Amino acid sequence: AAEIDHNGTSPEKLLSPVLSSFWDQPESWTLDTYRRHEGYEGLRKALAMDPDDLIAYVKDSGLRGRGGAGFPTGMKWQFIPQGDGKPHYLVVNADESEPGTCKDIPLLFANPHSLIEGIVIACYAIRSSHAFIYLRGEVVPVLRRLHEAVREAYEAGYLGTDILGSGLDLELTVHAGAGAYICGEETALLDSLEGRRGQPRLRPPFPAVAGLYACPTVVNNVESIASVPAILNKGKDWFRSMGSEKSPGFTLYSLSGHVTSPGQYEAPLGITLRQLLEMSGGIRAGHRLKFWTPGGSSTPMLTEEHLDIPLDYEGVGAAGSMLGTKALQCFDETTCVVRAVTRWTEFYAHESCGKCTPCREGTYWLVQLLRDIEAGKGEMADLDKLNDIADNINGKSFCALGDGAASPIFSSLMYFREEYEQHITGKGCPFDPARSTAWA
Ligand code: L3W
Ligand code: SF4
Repeated sequence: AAEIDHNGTSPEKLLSPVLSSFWDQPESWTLDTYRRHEGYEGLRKALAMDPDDLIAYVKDSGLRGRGGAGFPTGMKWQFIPQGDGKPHYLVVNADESEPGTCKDIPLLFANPHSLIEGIVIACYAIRSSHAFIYLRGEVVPVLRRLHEAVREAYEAGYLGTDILGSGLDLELTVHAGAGAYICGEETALLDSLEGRRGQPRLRPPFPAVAGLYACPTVVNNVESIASVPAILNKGKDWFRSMGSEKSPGFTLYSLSGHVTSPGQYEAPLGITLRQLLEMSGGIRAGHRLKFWTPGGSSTPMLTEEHLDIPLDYEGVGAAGSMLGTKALQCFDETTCVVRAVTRWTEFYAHESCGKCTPCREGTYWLVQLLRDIEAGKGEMADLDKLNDIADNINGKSFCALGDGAASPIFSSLMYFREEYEQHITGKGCPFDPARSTAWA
């Protein structure tokens, strides 16, 4: 194990799960099991603190948002104006849908009480008496399990009135969305929660100022909030002892694609894909890595030469990508890049909410060009057109979905332009000629 030590992160720490520590135990999702693992102890500690001190504590821990952007969680809580006379809301974004991202849903399925405990702590800090969980609607078994956990928490006095005798009152509503990717964008999520069609709102004002029902609202990812109880329990210095200075702590990585053992892996921020592959059995036997994404398809793809970059906001950022949701999708040498990018782009075109022209029209045209190239009907000039259309989407769209759609186009053309050219000169897909007629 010694050879996988990296950046001062010892192998023992790499293998000491926190969020997933008892996921493999029978009935891991029940209140009884959670209590046997220090469940709701963090809440007791939090309720003994002054809410402002609690916010400062979470800020000092260095916890950064796990939904993609890495925004400091404590700072977001601090933005909520106090003494404004308005209701404050906490909304948990459980609309996990970024391609390759699979960590919030497993967390909710295996240990929903860690989220509920985190919600009560966060609401005490921001002085909120109503919280919402916006869950991706397709995952009905998770919805049922979440409802059951919420019922248990009410019954045990962790939700409702005068929680643990602290005077804190809190209602928790679980809302199931209807399966639109755009509702993972925080302001579209709020519109959807209010009963409207989910489309992004102009920011500013940020939700912290005018969010749900135009009131100050914190929107946090499931994993961010579920990480808070452990920080209270074990201390901010313990949290800071993992990861890197600017990206401290543990986190859940989703490993998928052409790997021996896909799944969720918990490890500190700042480890590398090489380490994760060594721990998990690597790329499938007899094959080698061709390209990968650090945070789902919305983050620019990387290659074998990036295997040793630290998976934190600084390391991945310096390599020209984004950490995003830590969805490590791995593709081996049998994968056609044009095919993969076409599939992703079809996803973005389908999920584009249609509010702004660059994304609505641009994603449609990207798909047409990519399908032509894959079918062997492309021209060399199409490659510049792809770049040009992506350039007109990137930074010119209303929300991050447009930027996400442009990113695989840019990165694939940067690293694999030759493969696009082979499709054009060879009039078909060099990997699988049968596919070349798919769109003909
Ligand atoms: C108050 C300010 N609040 C920023 C808040 C803002 C938000 C957070 C981050 O996209 C990324 C995106 C996807 N006053 C503030 C402020 N805030 N300035 O901070 O904001 P932002 O704009 O940096 O990011 P975002 O629009 O929330 C999130 C990327 O994540 N992503 C996909 C995510 C998919 C999932 C999923 O499936 N679960 O999360 C992948 O990379 O591209 O860059 O709360 O309000 N001055
Ligand atoms: Fe809608 Fe796409 Fe524009 Fe976002 S970028 S507002 S998803 S059309």
